Amino acid sequence: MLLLLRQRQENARMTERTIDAEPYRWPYNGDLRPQNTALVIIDMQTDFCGVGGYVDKMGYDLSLTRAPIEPIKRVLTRFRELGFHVIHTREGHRPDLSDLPANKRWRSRQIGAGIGDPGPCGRILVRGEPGWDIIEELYPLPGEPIIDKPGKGSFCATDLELMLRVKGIDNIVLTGITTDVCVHTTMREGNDRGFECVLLADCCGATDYNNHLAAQQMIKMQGGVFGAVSNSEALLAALA
Ligand code: C5J
Repeated sequence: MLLLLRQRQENARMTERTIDAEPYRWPYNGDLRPQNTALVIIDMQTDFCGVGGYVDKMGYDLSLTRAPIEPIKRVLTRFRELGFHVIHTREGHRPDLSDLPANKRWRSRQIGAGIGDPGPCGRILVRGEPGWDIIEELYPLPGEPIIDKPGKGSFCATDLELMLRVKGIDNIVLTGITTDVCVHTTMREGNDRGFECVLLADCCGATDYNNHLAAQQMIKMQGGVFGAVSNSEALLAALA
């Protein structure tokens, strides 16, 4: 009997796959597989990390939002090789701006980067404009879903949740920009819906480095209040 129990424990241990993360090894149940795990790459658009885009127009340091490009590329390449789900998002509004709340537009105009207004990369954060699209380095392959969202969270006014449920996804690996805004909002939304989330710190960036760090700290409170924090190296090591 004891032998059988030991054998079962050993089998469970051998089939378990987790990655080194804080404040716990992720995912919580050790069930990390290509079939139930999605890499979500958030808003890697010219408007957020390219010259002449929204973030550049606001005067923020582009090196902070460009830092995750290479680490994301490494994770993306491996996830594609192993057949994991990959989903991309883009923040943006309809050309007639019918899905742009007046207060969002007003606030953006206060700092000289009015959403919907013309800029060096076309109308800022407007669907179909050059600045709104995903950067070439991380451009989706045919068949990889792109979620077009009008807000910060990827679940708000989109079909992301339906898509994840249909695909049988339990685990979400979060990457992209910005750590404290769209990535964090998406993580909170996903966590509230019962998805097991991890944020890869080096695959994210914010317009302020301290906000990037604070966003990670928030996740780690209360035993992992929104999930866990890890990095590309730990994930790739676990998948080696
Ligand atoms: C922002 C985003 N910061 N993708 N959007 O407005 O985080």
